[in-house]
Amino acid sequence: MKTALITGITGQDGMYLAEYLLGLGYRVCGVIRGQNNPKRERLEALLPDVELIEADLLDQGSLVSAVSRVAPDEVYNLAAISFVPVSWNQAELTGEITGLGVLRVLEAIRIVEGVSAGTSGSSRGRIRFYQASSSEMFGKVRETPQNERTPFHPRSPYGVAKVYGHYITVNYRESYGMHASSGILFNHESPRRGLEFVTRKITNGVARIKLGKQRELALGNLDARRDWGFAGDYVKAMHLMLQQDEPDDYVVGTGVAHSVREFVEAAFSYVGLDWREHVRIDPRFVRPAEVETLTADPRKAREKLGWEPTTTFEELVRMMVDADLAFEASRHSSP
Ligand code: NAP
Ligand code: G4F
Repeated sequence: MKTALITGITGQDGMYLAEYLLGLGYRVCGVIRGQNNPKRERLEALLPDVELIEADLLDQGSLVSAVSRVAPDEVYNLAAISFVPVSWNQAELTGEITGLGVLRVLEAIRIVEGVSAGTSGSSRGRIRFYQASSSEMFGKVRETPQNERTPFHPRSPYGVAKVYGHYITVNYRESYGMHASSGILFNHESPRRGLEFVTRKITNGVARIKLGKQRELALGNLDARRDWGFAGDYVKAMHLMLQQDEPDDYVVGTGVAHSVREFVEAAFSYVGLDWREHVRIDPRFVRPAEVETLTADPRKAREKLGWEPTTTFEELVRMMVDADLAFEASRHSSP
């Protein structure tokens, strides 16, 4: 039985990955931070077989002791400040967690395994490492679609921090021969997506409007285009990367982009509503520097990993609206 250690276990991807690995027969351990983390209860109810370990990406010692205690075969670093707008307000903290946090996890593995520099090229250390890199690194895109060789031009402190995390992963692979891989994942969504992200904000807003709990939905830039897929598909690509003989970097996405406006139209029309009667543009949701468009070229993931997305854009929208209708109908809050 293999053991996986997941940072960011309370997040969208952490939960799907934990579920997937448990299904494959893994022992799954997850890093949880903070005293009395409110997400602990939900996680324990959903995934009682996951072992929770207290640690924080800001605290090197806690990560060393987590890796040492768990003795994992695979470490998935999913923890981050992941909401792009927060990164302008807390740029330094974003750099610390989303950027330097990657270094701390890599260092924890290196220290526990006793790996040092000197004999580059040979593969040393047993633990395999996955870094959650992001299509936000492409930012102001230099070409469309984006592949593993497309240059980066991040547009937010979050994107800049992810570029650091990406290259420190590449560097530990090259310096220490670590089996360290980086998944450059495009936007992936689900009913477990945080309510602050645009897809879930829309599907939850649609459900609340349909149920008479809310009248309008305030959004920012409707012209932005994203390559949206289903998170449950994407965690399988993470796992596949760590099963390869050689570590590498992979772009993961559907290859199809839609605008925020198209997502809005699809979600409202699914419940028989006209979005123009409910959506209001609010400049507070427009970003200081926008990533206008992202489209993946996932050929390498398809050819080398055998990975394919299984969920279309329309299926994703319907899945999220249905889940939010059920979620909102079961809540006892007054309109
Ligand atoms: P998410 O739902 O926001 O989850 C982020 C996780 O990071 C949470 O579990 C959070 O824990 C944890 N975390 C934050 N700060 C931490 C710290 N100091 N120490 C330990 N844990 C900390 O994100 P997601 O959508 O699952 O994404 C997973 C990863 O993939 C992130 O790194 C994200 O940047 C990256 N990514 C996501 C997408 C996407 O479309 N979803 C695309 C590309 C890359 P708390 O519960 O304690 O806050
Ligand atoms: O849903 P979003 O907040 O996701 P964003 O910024 O693309 O970032 C997500 O995907 C990245 C991968 O590319 C991850 F690395 C990152 O961690 C995160 O998971 O915004 C999507 C688009 C943006 O262009 C934004 O300007 O939607 C536009 N948008 C328009 N109105 C809005 C809104 N975004 C949000 N959150 N809220 C709005 O009201």
